[in-house]
Amino acid sequence: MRKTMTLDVQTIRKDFPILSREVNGHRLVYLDNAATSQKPQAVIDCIVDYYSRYNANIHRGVHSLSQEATDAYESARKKIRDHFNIKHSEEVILTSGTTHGINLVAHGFGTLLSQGDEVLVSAMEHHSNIVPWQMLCERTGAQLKVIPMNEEGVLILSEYDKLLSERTKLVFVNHISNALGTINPIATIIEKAHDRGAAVLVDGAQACSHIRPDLQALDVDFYVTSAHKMCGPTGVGMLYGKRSWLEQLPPYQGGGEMIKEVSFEKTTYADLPHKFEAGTPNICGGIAFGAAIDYLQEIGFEAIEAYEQELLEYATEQLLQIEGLKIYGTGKDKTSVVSFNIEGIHPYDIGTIVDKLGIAVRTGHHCAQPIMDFYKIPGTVRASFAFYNTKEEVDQLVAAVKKAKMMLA
Ligand code: 7TS
Repeated sequence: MRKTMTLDVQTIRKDFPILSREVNGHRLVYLDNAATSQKPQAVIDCIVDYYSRYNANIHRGVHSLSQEATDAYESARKKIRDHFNIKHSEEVILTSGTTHGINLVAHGFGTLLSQGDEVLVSAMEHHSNIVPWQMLCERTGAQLKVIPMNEEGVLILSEYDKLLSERTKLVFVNHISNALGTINPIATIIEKAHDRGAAVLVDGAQACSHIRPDLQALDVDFYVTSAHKMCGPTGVGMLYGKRSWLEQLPPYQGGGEMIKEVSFEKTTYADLPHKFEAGTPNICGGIAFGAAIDYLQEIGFEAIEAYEQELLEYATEQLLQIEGLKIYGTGKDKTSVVSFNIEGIHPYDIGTIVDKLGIAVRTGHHCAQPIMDFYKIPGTVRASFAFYNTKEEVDQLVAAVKKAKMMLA
């Protein structure tokens, strides 16, 4: 019913119990969706149902409860596979989130890189797509090079072309920047890397709540994301890897469930995906990740994209009417994130005042310090919108920012 291009936002809002609470005496205006999304009742119910009815460890018991939990967990894996148009279920590794997925791949490449190899990172990454690779370079002697961006917060592809060479082994770039909202041209980035024989990891943490990537069409080697940004719970995420890559990479963690045979002399590893899933996973989280995907699919990504673009345009237009306000991230391909500062005012002070009015935004460097260094600023105020936000909430934000400016200027 909801699969039309227009969203019935008022009905959708009723699915999210938290949206009707008050904060500091005001109805909550939640504009920190890039940090984490809110959870619909369907996902909350799924979690309660799991712990109330069939909580058991998976892949190990013959008893019925364990079988039920295993079936639900594996059917969530299939749901994730189909959602992202992944070819094989065993290419879906369930992780604790984006950070875990990146570290797993970076660890694995420790055996594949050596001195003289190069890896490329974009200038607009979250720290979790920088630090694991720096650690990898320290271990292997490979060199990290940076694809620069311009003032608009858009990657300079001609510079990328110059950086790519036969020494390039791996490129890692986010699909969408968390601090700027820029949508990167990942299809082009992947194609160019492949032309040079380099593999690509795309950090989709900020993308999958806004768009539905087709991973086979993209031909990406690795893609990572977190369920909690997609209306799912925290502590669970996906690493997609092409089977040929996942077979080459060594396991990340050793432990139960990732083995075939163990003796003190020799251990052999389980087949994919279990080779990368040591220990008891976040069973409930995995199942609820599936419920979140069901929920988002029911609303429909076409409608989500169209509506969020409307919110982005409206928020950009309204905020820019405030004198002295500057937006960071002004490229034409953007998602519903508006990062801004007001001349002479610290972002933290704006965040504190708007919070008093019930409005949640994030302030600071957003775990993307190199971006802040590029603009020579300490941080920004970031309002990030989801499909359950409204134009009225944009108006409330604008009024609150005006008030903060008056108080602080
Ligand atoms: N990559 C990007 C692009 C992100 O935005 C984030 C989290 C991560 C990786 C890490 O994800 P995690 O689920 O493993 O923590 N970004 C943010 C943010 O923008 N505000 O809070 C968390």
